[in-house]
Amino acid sequence: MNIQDIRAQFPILQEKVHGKPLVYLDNAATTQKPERVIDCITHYYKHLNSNIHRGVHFLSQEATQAWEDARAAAARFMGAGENEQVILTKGTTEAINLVASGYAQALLKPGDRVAVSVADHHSNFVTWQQACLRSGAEFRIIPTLPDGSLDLDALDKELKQGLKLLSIPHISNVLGIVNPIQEIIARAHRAGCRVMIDGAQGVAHVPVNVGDLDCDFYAWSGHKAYGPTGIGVLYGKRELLEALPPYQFGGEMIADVDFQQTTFAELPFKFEAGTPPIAEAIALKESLDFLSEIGFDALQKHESELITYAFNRLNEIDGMEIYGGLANRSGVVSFNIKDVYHYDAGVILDQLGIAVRTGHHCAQPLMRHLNIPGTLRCSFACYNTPSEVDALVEGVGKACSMLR
Ligand code: 7TS
Repeated sequence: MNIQDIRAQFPILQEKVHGKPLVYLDNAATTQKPERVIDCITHYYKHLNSNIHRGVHFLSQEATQAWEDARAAAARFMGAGENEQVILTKGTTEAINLVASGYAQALLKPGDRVAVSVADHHSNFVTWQQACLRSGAEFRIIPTLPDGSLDLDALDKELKQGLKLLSIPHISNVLGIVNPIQEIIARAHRAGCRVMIDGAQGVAHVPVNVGDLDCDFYAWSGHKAYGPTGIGVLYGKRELLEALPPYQFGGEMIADVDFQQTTFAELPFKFEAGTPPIAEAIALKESLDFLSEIGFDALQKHESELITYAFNRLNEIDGMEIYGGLANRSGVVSFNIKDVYHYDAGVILDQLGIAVRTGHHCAQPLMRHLNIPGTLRCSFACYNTPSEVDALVEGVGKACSMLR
């Protein structure tokens, strides 16, 4: 993996911010896009633009084929057995809402129990909390340990008391700890509990094979994996997807509409009402090709060296507190510095051209659990370099001397 060759594929990395070279360390929010993904969108609108699944004409058929090729690419990328098990959504949030609203409507009863983790993004936490409120199910929260890992003893206790569904992140967007989801899924299944994985921070950093994992649902967003915004993926086991009612109604998702009744289309169309994000899906395939060409062996080696370097160098700073340990960490380092408010440091870093995130990272329950208002967070992608980590550490040092 030649890092300069990779960087050259990302036009935005040549940008300057406040007159300084951009150091982009906000990849957990969204990754930058390689030129081939940007070109793919332009190509679609110049040469292929048409609505799908409807037309007899050439362009519509070509666009439909490209859309279905994107679905097949997503299925291959995540090891889904059948293309029909892959629903194309707007993103992780929509995918979780699709499952949770279906559960609330049809599968959850008062007295059922659903658990999430305290380290969840609001997109998973709030969605299941609300599904429980709507259905009368009990909402349970699995805590994390000081090293950032999920408290598996607490999980076992919950499983013993009976859980209908567990929905947890593959990788926390704040702690960056990779949950041992294969083991967790096996334990949950032994206890008769279904498992949904929020893979928003997963797929661009670790290889995912939903067949090997045996998860019941897995959701992710294209824009965190070098693809466009507005497109995401929900994988589900066939029998569960069939048991869930449609999430939205409209065109594309019907089999037959009569005056009083409607029958719904087969999977996956039952969950894809209306004109979908066609250009985005086609460009998603391009981003998955980009990731596959790098390969997860090279990618993980590069990113784990970078994360280790960042973790150790940040730890050299006086008063540094990093949340979670180094073990099983991927993508993200969140931290605070004694007597420095995270937001103020973020503003100073921005002036230096360094993009990090500050605040609660849409994980207020975790902030409450840690008893902090927020953190600074740097997050990495394939194109980041050790010298960008050096720039960050130098910038944080500068912020400390200005603010303390
Ligand atoms: N789940 C996790 C673990 C996430 O990190 C995010 C977005 C989502 C779900 C929602 O994804 P979306 O594509 O549907 O918005 N995380 C972040 C973040 O950490 N900073 O900005 C967005």
